[in-house]
Amino acid sequence: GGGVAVFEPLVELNGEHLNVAKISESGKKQRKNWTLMWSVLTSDQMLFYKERQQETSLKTGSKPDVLQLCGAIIEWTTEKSSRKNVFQIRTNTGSEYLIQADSYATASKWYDAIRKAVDSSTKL
Ligand code: I3S
Repeated sequence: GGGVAVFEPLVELNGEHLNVAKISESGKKQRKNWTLMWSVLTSDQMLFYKERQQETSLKTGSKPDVLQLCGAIIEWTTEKSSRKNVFQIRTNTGSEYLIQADSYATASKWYDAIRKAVDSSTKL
C-alpha cells in the first residue's frame, strides 16, 4: 500500500520502432531529420522514446517526446517524403510529424490505431 503515484499510460499499441521526423514545431518549419523512435500509442497521445522502453522501465526510463492527439489531423502523404508508407500527423498546436515504416502492414496498423485514438480523444 501507499506508493508514489506514477505515470502509467493506458497503452493502446505498444512498442515498435518507427521512423519519425518532426517537420514543424508551433507552426515553424524544422529541418527534416528522420530518427528511429520506440513508439507507443496511448488513448490520447503518441510517445516517442529514443530507446526501447522495457515494461518495467516505462515508469522510470527516459522522457519521451509527446504528441497530443486531441484535435490532431492524420493523413497519408506521398508529397513530403520520397519514402514509402509515410503518414503525417498535425497537432492542434501546429506541430507536424512524419511517420514511416518500410512494411506497409506496420505503417497501416499504426495509421488505423492512431486515427481511432484521434477520433475518440477529439470527441471527449
Ligand atoms: O524533404 P527533404 O529535404 O528532401 O528531406 C530529405 C532530407 O531530410 C535529407 O537530409 P539532408 O537535408 O541532410 O540532405 C534526408 O537524408 C532525406 O532522407 C530526406 O528525404 P526523404 O525523402 O527521405 O524524406
